[in-house]
Amino acid sequence: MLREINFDGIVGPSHNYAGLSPGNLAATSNAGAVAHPRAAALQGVAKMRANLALGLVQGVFVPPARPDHRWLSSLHTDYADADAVMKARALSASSMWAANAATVSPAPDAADGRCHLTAANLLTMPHRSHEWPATLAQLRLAFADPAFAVHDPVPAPFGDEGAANHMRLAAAHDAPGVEIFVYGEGGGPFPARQHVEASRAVARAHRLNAGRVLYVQQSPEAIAAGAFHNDVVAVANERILLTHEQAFADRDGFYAALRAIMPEVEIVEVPAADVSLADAIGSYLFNAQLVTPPDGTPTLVVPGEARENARVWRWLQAHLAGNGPIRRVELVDVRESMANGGGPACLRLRVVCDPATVDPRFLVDDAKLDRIAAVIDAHWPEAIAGEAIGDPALVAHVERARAMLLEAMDLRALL
Ligand code: SUG
Repeated sequence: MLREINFDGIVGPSHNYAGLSPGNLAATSNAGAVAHPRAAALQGVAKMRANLALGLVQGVFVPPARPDHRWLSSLHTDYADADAVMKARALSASSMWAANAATVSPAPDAADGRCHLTAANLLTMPHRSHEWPATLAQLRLAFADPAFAVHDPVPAPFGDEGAANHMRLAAAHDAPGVEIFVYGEGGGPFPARQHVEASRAVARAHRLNAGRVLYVQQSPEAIAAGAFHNDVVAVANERILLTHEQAFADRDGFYAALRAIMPEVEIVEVPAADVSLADAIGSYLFNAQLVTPPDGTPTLVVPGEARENARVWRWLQAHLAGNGPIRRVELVDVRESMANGGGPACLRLRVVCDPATVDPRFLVDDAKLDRIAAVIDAHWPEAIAGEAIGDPALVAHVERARAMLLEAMDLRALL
């Protein structure tokens, strides 16, 4: 039976605030702050437990080797010799944002009846451009079953940031969907990270029905306001699209095209007059997990920051009180990730498949999360300050911590 599984990136032991992502306002404004990898990873585990408590199927991805010595060596340097920015880029824990690991098209959407995954190349940001080899290795292990087709990333120069710029609407998870690829063109001072040529290549690789695919331009105002991925201003699940009024360049054209393919779609648009782009980006209202627990109640899992913004909280309460399509709101604390611009939705990659076809080492229940939390408690650094990034003792600590996790999860193959 096909189920939606959320695969969360376990926050790596090198989690830090180096301000490496221009256009990601949270990350750049927290540059140099002290990060707390242990607390960050435990917040991630608590979020996964909350998903399990809702009755959802939960998976994990493990952090890649950091610093990435292979990448540095391909640049003919090493950690000791690299300058401060290159050290931070090599040490980044950014793979925690699993929504950027890959784009996923479930089997009902693909002509060959397989679930397709394309690893994202993330080439716009140097610190993320070297994530994909480890991601691809992990995807090939987790989804080795013939039910899946795992593809190499789209080649340069076409930037691809994965599921963060992809939405799927369907009558139910196991029904054929409409796949929406959101790309950027302009963004004021900030880069548009998703190129339409990359999205088109992914759709071809996934053997999608061209009549059920839409390519939609993200509004340049949204990018300029700090929406560096579409999932900061819109989220979709089954029949519901929750979106900010200013998320798309041609809102009316997009809605009309979507309704023509899927008349039953429920578009919940949040007006800018109620919640400005700045409020949306500061609170991460849209970077929520919109999920369907087994009782069928459409549920929005938002970060605690959404309650702290009075206008956002008022909109949510009014939606619930007005019997809107979203029937329940749950809060999670992912503050450490939020400070780098990653909310609940960034931390997870959704895969609709039969859980029995996934390598069980990547699926978790509460008991396995207890074991993962014990490793984090014992081995993750408590704090990383900006000046510690070059410290060889920190490097040794981070490398040992990851090795302990892979050992505990029987994933030495990824060492
Ligand atoms: O790519 N932050 C990530 C946040 C990604 C959020 N993902 C989604 N929206 N799906 C990024 O900008 C900050 C790292 C640093 O500055 O050290 C960072 O990479």
